[in-house]
Amino acid sequence: MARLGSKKIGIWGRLKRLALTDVGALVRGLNAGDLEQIEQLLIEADFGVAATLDLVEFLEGEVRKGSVKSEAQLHAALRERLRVMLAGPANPDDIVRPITGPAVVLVLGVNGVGKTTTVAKLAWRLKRAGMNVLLGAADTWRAGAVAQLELWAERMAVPCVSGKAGGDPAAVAFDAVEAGVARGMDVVIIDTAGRLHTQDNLMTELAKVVRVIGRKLPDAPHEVLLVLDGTVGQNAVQQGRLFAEVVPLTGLIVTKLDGTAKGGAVVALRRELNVPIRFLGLGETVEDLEPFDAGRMADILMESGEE
Ligand SMILES: Nc1nc2c(ncn2[C@@H]2O[C@H](COP(=O)(O)OP(=O)(O)OP(=O)(O)O)[C@@H](O)[C@H]2O)c(=O)[nH]1
Ligand SMILES: [Mg+2]
Repeated sequence: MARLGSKKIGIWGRLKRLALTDVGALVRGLNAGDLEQIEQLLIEADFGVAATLDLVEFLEGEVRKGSVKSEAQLHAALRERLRVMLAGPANPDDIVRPITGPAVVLVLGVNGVGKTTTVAKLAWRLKRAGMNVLLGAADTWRAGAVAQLELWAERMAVPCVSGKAGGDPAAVAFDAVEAGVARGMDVVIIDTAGRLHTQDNLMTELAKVVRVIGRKLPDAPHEVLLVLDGTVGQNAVQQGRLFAEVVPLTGLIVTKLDGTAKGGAVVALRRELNVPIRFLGLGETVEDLEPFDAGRMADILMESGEE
């Protein structure tokens, strides 16, 4: 299983190479050149402008106050700052479930971010926790999409309700929820077609899927999870904003964090969107999903980053 932090995502090594931890520099204070280089490093690692400025200002302040006198103190101070920045609203470990009936989880996002894989990962996780899970293959748009999810379903021995290619995704979602209720399922997870946040018709279709699910089961969907590719930086932030305008999101899942040096996107997303990060995607198998934890993420970002 790919592990978060096993690659080069950490920024500490790169920060250190900027001579930041030179004790002299810490005592003298950081000069404009140091700060600019640090700023640049954070921007390059996809922290985004707001989080970058926050971190640089924090560093500057700590050094000016003289509260940081050693490498270890600097590491601890930055780690704590990142943890606080990453900590969010209540962040349930797993899927929110209603008192009766199945929890309905709708998974959305732009093309190729990892939605279908994430549906399989979530199903596997919940199944292993002892829940009965049913999948809904509501990507009737892309050729092969239904077969892709059905293959995952078969491998995991999880039932799957599928639509016809070119059919109405809202109808598939409706059927999946209905089957979930009839069969006494604990969770119904619905995969949707990739869509760009700029495609008005497809975004309207998404709003319809949400409405139709609600008609079948009041309060559903209980979870609307937006999948974002963690390697696309500020684009992911923009996608999050625009999807959230169309459907209320209950969480974000950030994928492809295995094998990227740009883990700052997680901080940018947390900072710039008011939606909790719920899970991280760390590879291509069903095992590669991890609940998001601010402290752990801060630790990983503060790893040296050398492979
Ligand atoms: N390395 C890595 N690859 C991933 C991760 N999640 C998904 N992928 C890969 O990304 C590619 C696209 O994944 P899908 O799950 O098909 O993405 P999708 O969003 O459903 O794509 P569309 O339905 O075409 O919009 C596949 O090759 C996956 O194996 C991840 O966390 N890490
Ligand atoms: Mg898909």
